[in-house]
Amino acid sequence: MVRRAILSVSDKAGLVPFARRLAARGVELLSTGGTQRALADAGLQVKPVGEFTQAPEILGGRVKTLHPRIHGGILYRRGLAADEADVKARDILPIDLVVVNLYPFREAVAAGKSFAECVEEIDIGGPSMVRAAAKNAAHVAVLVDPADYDRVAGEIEQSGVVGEPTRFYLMRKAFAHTAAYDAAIAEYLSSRGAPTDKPRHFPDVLGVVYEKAQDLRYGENPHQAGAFYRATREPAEPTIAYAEVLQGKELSYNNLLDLEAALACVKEFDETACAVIKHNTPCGVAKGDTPAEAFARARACDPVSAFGGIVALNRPVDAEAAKELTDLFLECVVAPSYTPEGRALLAAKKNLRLLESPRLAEPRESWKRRPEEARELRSVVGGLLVMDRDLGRIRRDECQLMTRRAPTEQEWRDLLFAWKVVKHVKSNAIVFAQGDRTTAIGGGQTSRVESVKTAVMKAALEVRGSSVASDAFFPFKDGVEEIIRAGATAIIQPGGSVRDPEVVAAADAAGLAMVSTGMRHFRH
Ligand code: 93A
Repeated sequence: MVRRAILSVSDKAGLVPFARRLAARGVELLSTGGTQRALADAGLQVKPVGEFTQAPEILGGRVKTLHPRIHGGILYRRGLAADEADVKARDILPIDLVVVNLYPFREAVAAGKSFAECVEEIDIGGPSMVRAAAKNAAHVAVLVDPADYDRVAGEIEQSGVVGEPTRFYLMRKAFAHTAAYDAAIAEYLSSRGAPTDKPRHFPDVLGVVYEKAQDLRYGENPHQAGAFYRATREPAEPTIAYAEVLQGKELSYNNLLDLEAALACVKEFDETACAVIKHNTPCGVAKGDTPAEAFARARACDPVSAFGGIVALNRPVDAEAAKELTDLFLECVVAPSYTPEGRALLAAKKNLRLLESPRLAEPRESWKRRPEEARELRSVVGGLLVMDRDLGRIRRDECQLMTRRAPTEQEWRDLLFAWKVVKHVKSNAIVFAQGDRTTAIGGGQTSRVESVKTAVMKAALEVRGSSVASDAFFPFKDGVEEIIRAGATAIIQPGGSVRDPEVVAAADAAGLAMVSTGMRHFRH
């Protein structure tokens, strides 16, 4: 006779009609929290497990059915004198039917829940009851699958018992069920490290899947841990993330940032060009007939800062260029490729990090960016900032003349060159240029006039006759006055200040040519 059933199910499908059929046959129903509520709500008489065991659920539900009155009631061998004596002595009542399905562990994993949350979904009491009942299948029936409810209810309605063939069928099913459940847990655990391991994958950040390329020695400073994660899909443009490291010391966090800045700057040019970067901002950019010449001209803009710099070239590094490069202490060099002689010369500088990004040699038009590669991510505590990358470019015919005098042809060349570079300098950014090279760079200052002064103060080359780019408009005429004092002759800037008339008047008074782009290039 099935006298008493315990029902404890996560999947409550088919529960109520099944329990109703049991209750109609006089089967006493015991149940755990949620299951009990579902049955009581349906108007069924059901006893909470805690009342039955005289022990409340504890540990936030971790211990609800793990009790001798439950496990004794399931496991005792009916008719065996010793067992019967035990249950009698301890007032343990028989439980003849166990209806359990387990915490949805697999679903928790599939939903991408945290390690701790997944662990909480490991069912302990449920499998214990299932295995106890299955072990005692000679006397007890165990249901783990709502698909079997009807068969079991039918048998109980017919005879008051669950027949032996069904009990053994259910026993096999029960152990298969708990085995599969434990296998899913083991599989999950083997697919990941210890919970304290840093995550290997950021599964998806705004549609891009990243994986750890390497742990870095440290972050920006030695007390900051750092790691480099790379998109699992290589972008279609030259990228530091996928550049090949040919030699040198391990790349650092700051190297990667500077290399990115160097590459971004040199990517502006179709002609042979070189960018020298320090602290994530250019300290010299130049075109040249050869890569050697481009580097030498870029370096000369600020030779003091170039020491320990990061260099990007957009042409293969030959012996001549390698000689120039080895003449100075540099941290990193990135180029599309190296000739064997160039490589051999650079190999002498063991610590120099040499990177190769073959895509740099491909024409710009072939860098077909996917939408996710045209944006930039930065973080704030507890959040992500997302914006389009600054890929803005301006043609000469898109500029507006602001002053009485228009730039000469030479000034136009210098202005457009300076405008390409100013985008890469930290704002407030000021770039002096003449003859396809920067002649002075000022940036990262808290006021524009200071950036002009810094540029002029640091200038190693002649700035008289240069043309100047400003990343944003001049809020006052003081910046322009400093530019005039330095002897520059033309300015390119976004325009749009309320004081533009004063700024233009100052330029006109000195005979400067000034054009506006209508586009700003802040870089914070
Ligand atoms: O946390 S448990 O491992 N500890 C237990 O003692 C226990 N007893 C039953 N999980 C336990 N259960 C599980 O609770 C069952 O396997 C079932 O999946 C679930 C039903 O809980 P509720 O009735 O509160 O919805």
